[in-house]
Amino acid sequence: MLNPKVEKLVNEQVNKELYSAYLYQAIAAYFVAGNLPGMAHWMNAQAQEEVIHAFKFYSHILERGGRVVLEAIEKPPVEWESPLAAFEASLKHERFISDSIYKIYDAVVETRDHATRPLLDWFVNEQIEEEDNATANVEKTKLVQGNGQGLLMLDREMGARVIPAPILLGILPAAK
Ligand code: OFO
Repeated sequence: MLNPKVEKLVNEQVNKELYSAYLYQAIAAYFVAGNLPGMAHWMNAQAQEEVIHAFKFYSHILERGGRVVLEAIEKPPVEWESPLAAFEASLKHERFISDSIYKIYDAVVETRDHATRPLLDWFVNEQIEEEDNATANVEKTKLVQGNGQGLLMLDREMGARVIPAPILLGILPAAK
């Protein structure tokens, strides 16, 4: 049985992960409008990963006999000052997500909900990669600030990101 305090936090995390997807989809649309299709592609791939993250938490609630409560997803921004500002927003958001996962971890330890630990361990590791990727995007974009050709090359590089396979069906619990 999922501890009620943990259940509430995990439900909130489902919403935060779906907001991550929304935010990255919004940034992708901003890049499309700015003729940066590679960066848009990178963000689209990231948005899909975020939906998978949301479903991992969602499935955990169901598998542990909890109740999924879906709340409204906040509206993300439409515009950013520059590609750098958009990547900085994504890094800031990833740090917020890491902190949120640490808070769930604290609650799991406090309530001795050991069955939730493996899922959170996965997310703690995942956030190392998420922050690393977001930091790399910021740093690379800083390097090409004011250099149109450099920006186009970076755009091409980011367009090569492989989109994750559609594995949602493997994550969702089978109907009983
Ligand atoms: Fe779900 O890792 Fe990014 O937000």
